[in-house]
Amino acid sequence: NPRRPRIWVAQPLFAEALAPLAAHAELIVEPVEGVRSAADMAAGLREADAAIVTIGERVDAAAIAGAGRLKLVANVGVGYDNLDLAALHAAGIVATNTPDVLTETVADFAFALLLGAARRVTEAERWLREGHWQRWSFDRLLGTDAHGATLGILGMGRIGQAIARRALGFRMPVLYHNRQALAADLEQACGARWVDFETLLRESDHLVVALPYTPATRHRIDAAALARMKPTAFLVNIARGGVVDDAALAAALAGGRLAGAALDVFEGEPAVHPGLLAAGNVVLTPHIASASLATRRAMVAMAADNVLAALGHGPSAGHPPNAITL
Ligand code: 8YV
Repeated sequence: NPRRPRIWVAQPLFAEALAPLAAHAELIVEPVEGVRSAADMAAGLREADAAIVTIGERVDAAAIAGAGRLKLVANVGVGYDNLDLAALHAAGIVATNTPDVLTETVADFAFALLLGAARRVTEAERWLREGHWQRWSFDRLLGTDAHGATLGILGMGRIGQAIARRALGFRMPVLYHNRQALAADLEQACGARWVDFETLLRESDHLVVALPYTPATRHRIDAAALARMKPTAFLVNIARGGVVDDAALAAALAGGRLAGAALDVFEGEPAVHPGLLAAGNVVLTPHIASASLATRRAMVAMAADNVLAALGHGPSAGHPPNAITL
């Protein structure tokens, strides 16, 4: 009698979204903060047939080498820079992600951040809570408009396009830069125009970063890029911390070379660069752009479907949807 497949879940996720797995496999769910180190990851993966992991949980070559039974790593998230894809592929292990289900939720949040920084929402709230509101003042906490301003989008995948579609409602002209321009019909649906990177930096009043994090995109927004932006511009990052050089951004903000920034992701998160914490004109959130209840639930359900398929169950048995190709 072969043992039931073992599914290791690196942190507690929505139990009801994982429940369908229990009919077919033994579920081992780590407690919150259960996985703290590479050694904990390796130990969790060692006896697993499938694993469910998410951002911050690195599946590295050493852990993969020790995971003799592993068939699938299901990442809860669309970005998968936490996975060593080359090592997974070399070991014949399938990796999956959770695209599409979070696109609209993340695009919503990009606007929460954009408006939050440009209209000084969190700064104004801090000011109010600190008891400074004693009398009316006409020129207090003056911000920058979103409507009519030029929106730049760096990275025009699913999320970038969803952001562009929202910008139509704000009557923002939209420029974007991507390795490849969109097909004409898609471009038209987004109301967006491809420009080169230099033009994007130079023309954007609000620049949203929506690129995946890869060795090629690391520090795409560095000191030189920031220097080419308007001093009145705002930078929004809902992608990955490493795409922006946080130290360079902190320096640009401190030097008044950029009006403000709104960041959901950070290099080396959960640590945040002290220069960003010190800057008044930034909105900082703890990587929550996909964190609506419905979307986080849907992400876990999608990861569970991927696992079920890999174990030979469900409508896509044998062919996990959302398999990531190299
Ligand atoms: C996180 C994300 O994965 O999808 C991504 O790439 O960064 C987020 O959606 C999510 O917060 C789960 O940890």
